[in-house]
Amino acid sequence: MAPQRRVGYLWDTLYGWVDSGSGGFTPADPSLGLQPISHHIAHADTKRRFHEAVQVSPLADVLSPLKAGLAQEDDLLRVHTAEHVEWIRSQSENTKGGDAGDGASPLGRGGYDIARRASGGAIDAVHAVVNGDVDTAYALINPPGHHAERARGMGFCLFNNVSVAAAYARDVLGLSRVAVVDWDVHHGNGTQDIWWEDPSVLTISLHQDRCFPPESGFREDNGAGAGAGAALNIPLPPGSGNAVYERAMQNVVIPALEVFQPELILVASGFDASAMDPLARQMVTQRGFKTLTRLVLEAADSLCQGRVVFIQEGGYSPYYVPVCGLGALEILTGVDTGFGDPYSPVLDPQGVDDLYEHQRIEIAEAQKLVKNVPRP
Ligand code: 3YP
Ligand code: ZN
Repeated sequence: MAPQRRVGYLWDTLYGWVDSGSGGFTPADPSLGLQPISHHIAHADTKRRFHEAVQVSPLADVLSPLKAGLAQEDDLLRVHTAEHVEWIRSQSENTKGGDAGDGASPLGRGGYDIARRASGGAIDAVHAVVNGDVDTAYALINPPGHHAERARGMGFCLFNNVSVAAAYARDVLGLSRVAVVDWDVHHGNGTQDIWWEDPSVLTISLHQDRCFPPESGFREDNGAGAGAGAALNIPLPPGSGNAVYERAMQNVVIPALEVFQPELILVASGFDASAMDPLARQMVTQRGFKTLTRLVLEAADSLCQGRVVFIQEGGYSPYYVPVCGLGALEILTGVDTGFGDPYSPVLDPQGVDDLYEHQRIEIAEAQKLVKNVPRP
């Protein structure tokens, strides 16, 4: 039997206290009467429940807990403008908080520090893996980050946690090539923006075509200048499930990683490509997320001594995010929780493993871009 991997796991109580506000996706005027129907769709309870599921599972005995520090201003300034950092800091001082930039990214009072704790968690997980304290790590952080661009927050994202961690790996830990595999169902536009002209970070985004942001993530967008070829977009048609994502991984993502030869892989790990998610129309199940996790882990084993760090992004089904999250952690640890996928009787008959010609075509088109990925 292969020696067990040491798997770091990171959560902070404050991640479960992110104030997603009372607005957003509900009428602004409470007199319309729809406001109290439920939580904001990005309510932190979904991620807190994932964390609690981990704690009551056998995983709690084998994971190595990691502690999240605060990202410092210079950590943020590696990838964000001073104006953006100052905007978040000042919004966070308002009695009722504010918004990160697009009117759909609420933060509560004190949200600056929680966002810095999320970026700090990503940094600390990367530090632990590169330093060899653990072999791999899952940073269950909140709020998410992949939509946040250099100069503005958007799509529930304040700071681009994955990019803050990639910049730390490069500038502080001295790595020269970091790859980001973003399987959140939405486009990782912020990560792409930040590294657009930089060949040291390969950004790969698998996403539902034109889901969010609607006008980004096209296959033709590949970076510019020195970074030409180092941004890869794999837009997938709505209805894509396990087999589609697995094929995209096998035919595009892994070959791209093989060309790029990263020293570290960061997974922007959203669970919103799931068949249960309210913010997208894909059909990945726990089984699919387990396969994706296994594939990226195998790639990391063969390319970079298993150095891969999972950093939480989206996922909005309070029912299914914990199930998918446990699945990913089962693969990382090699430990079966015994919990299984209680939703598979409902989901499996729906064609979650189907693969259609129009989906094959999209993957084949994306595959053509692998040859343009920069080599070391
Ligand atoms: C942000 C506003 C509409 C869709 C929503 C997407 C958030 C997300 O999970 N991004 O990865
Ligand atoms: Zn998302």
